Amino acid sequence: MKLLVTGGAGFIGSNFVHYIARERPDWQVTVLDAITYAGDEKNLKDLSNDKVKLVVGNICDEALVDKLVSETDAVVHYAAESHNDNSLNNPRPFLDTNIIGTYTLIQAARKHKKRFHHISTDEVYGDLELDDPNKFTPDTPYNPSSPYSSTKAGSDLLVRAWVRSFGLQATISNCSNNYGPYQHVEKFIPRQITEILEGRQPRLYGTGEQVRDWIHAEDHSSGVLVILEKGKIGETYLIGADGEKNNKEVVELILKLMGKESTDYLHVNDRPGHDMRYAIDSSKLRTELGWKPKYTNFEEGLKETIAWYTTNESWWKPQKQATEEKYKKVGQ
Ligand code: NAD
Ligand code: TDX
Repeated sequence: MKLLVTGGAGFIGSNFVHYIARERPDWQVTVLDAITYAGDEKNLKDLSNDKVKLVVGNICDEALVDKLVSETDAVVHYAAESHNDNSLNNPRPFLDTNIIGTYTLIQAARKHKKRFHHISTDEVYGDLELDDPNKFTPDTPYNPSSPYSSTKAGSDLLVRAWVRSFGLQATISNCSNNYGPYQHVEKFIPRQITEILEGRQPRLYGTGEQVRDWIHAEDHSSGVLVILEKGKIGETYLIGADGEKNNKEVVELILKLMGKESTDYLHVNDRPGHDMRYAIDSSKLRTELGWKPKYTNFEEGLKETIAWYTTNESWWKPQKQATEEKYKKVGQ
């Protein structure tokens, strides 16, 4: 099996490439990644050059995409601009990569009749009230809030249209908030861990009552592999591990696990349009394809993640200062 993994040098894509190298050692993987601020070749270190090849390039580059798609059996599409706060400050790259990039890939997959799996997010469904008894399901109507989530929603709709109109052999997965090693320090959990490691206080947007449904990146990877191998063409699967926590609880737990007072954090400016709550009902993936998550103890997963950032300062340090300067400009 030959796989083309876009965005395979980013946080979740590189986790998937490592997962495939372990679980399907005879597969060949080509990673197509533009190595933006969020990508890092080092995320693929320790992988055999015979099995995993990195092509540095843009998913909007039609000629390159056409060639790489023609040479593969299947495409798993992770590449995206992925951070909500960046999308509020500068939306344009989100349109280019998330919409035009996805369009470029599905045109090539259509032309060469290749299996396509599209990685998306639960944010396409908008947000839930804190006391809503329902969770997101594959039938929840799309209602995205931010430039990031609206471009991801747009990319999902393109994939659905290509399935229906052109017979594209595609599946889609919408996953909840990922955590684990190699996540960029702009994101919530690594930002707070590295702020504490640098001797500063964690920053909570607004009241901190917003709820995210946390899943370890490796459980996301195992879900994607199951869908790639057993998923039904044209279907959408939601990936989630029943990990709902509010942001305040998460910050307090990080502080506790790092030996600090659990009240030792700051409230900073809220995110404009901040989604209140995400929650995934993953029963379709569990019952139809037999998937289940491995990391069911959030505190244990968080402990391991803290340990990883503590011992891998050389990985995150180069990105830290520029990231904090961006946050400082908007009072966060
Ligand atoms: P990330 O920002 O860490 O990585 C994105 C990768 O894509 C980087 O390696 C970057 O260099 C690459 N990339 C960006 N633009 C590109 C382009 N034009 N051409 C080629 N490569 C490009 O993101 P992530 O958190 O790993 O997210 C990966 C995917 O998973 C995204 O599609 C995201 O929407 C989705 N997702 C993320 C989460 C989450 O919690 N982070 C949850 C659900 C879904
Ligand atoms: O410093 C912070 N303080 C804070 O309170 C940061 C960076 C975030 N937050 C809040 C905002 C959110 O309520 O924490 C929550 C999580 O924030 P992010 O890590 O930015 O994630 P989120 O906006 O929920 O989106 C993530 O999950 C869905 C990913 O970044 C997306 O790529 C994915 O689609």
